[in-house]
Amino acid sequence: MIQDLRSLARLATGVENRDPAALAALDALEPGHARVVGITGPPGAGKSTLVDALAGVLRAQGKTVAILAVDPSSRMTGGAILGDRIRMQRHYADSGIFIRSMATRGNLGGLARATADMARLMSAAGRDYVLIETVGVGQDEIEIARVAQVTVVVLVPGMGDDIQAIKSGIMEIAAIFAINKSDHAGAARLEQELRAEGYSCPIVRTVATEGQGIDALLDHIEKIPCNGPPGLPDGERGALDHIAVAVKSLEAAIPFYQAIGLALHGTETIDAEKVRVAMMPPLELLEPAAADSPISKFLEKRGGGLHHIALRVPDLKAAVERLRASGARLLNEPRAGAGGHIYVFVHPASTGGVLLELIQERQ
Ligand SMILES: Nc1nc2c(ncn2[C@@H]2O[C@H](COP(=O)(O)OP(=O)(O)OP(=O)(O)O)[C@@H](O)[C@H]2O)c(=O)[nH]1
Ligand SMILES: [Mg+2]
Repeated sequence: MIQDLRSLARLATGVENRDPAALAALDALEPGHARVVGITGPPGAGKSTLVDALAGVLRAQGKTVAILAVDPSSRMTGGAILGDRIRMQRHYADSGIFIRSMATRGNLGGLARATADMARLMSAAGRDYVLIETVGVGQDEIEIARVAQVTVVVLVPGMGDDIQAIKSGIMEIAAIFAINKSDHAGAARLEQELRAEGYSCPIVRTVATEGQGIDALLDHIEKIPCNGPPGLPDGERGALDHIAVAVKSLEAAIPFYQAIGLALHGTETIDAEKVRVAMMPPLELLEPAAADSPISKFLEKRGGGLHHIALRVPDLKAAVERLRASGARLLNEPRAGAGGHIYVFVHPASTGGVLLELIQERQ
């Protein structure tokens, strides 16, 4: 565990810059126990003020906090992030709060991965809470918000009509809604509209500038997240995490699945596995990223098709121990993949003929 703030800051910079030595050091760390909370919502909704208020309450409870302010859009430059920093400067003297801004770097998948690694680092460093602020206006930012175990979507009164507009984006990953600026008129109406849309998540009214509703919000954050409205994919909570299909070309395959209504949540290249991935919950499309990729071999042998099924298990470590004891063939030691998930592959010989990926259920 890293206690010393200066070494933590140095390692964080290395992880953000994707420095191989820093990433290797991160991989060598024992995983931590942090609760990773995403705070997302439209520009100006009061996300930073809310994060600041949450951090204040957590510190008063003696808990340590890391705040990651991530800006995936080109909307903001360093100036706005600096504004957040200044607003949060009351925390600067407090070593129990570690603040980091992360701006656009490379593609979105890259930023999501860097954010996931940063959250993992903060957890390994013993932080109790990692609060990730992202501006969430559309589908694009979802990947970053998904790094969190619990996502709070911050809305403000008077934006009823906008619910439709942002519905296909961040709304579907909300575990909790915070109606911030509830000192303004229209909070009750917004709550009714959310219910009318079919959202069953907890809805908490907050006035972040006054610290109102923060305890209630924290209570919900500590509980289990709920599901989104009916009819939306429920890829987050079920035992099935995803079904992976090997394809020759992502570009050729994606439109078909979009045509049947699946949303593209992002693409990324996983260098370690030599594979390009398109996330289209509940599917994951896999394309070889190199001639010697395992997916190339799979395509040669079988011409594409079902590659593996991924299931979430509540206690991966215990499951692995039981599988080992029963003689099952595991293909790797449990390790962290994209988004910080811990996973292990089990050989088809042990599973009835299908390659099986087991993923630690988020806690
Ligand atoms: N009246 C009122 N104003 C609030 C409340 N919460 C935040 N504000 C104000 O709203 C403005 C925007 O707050 P921020 O916390 O910067 O909002 P943000 O969502 O982080 O903004 P971006 O990061 O730029 O997207 C600031 O002037 C805050 O003081 C609230 O509960 N009530
Ligand atoms: Mg902000």
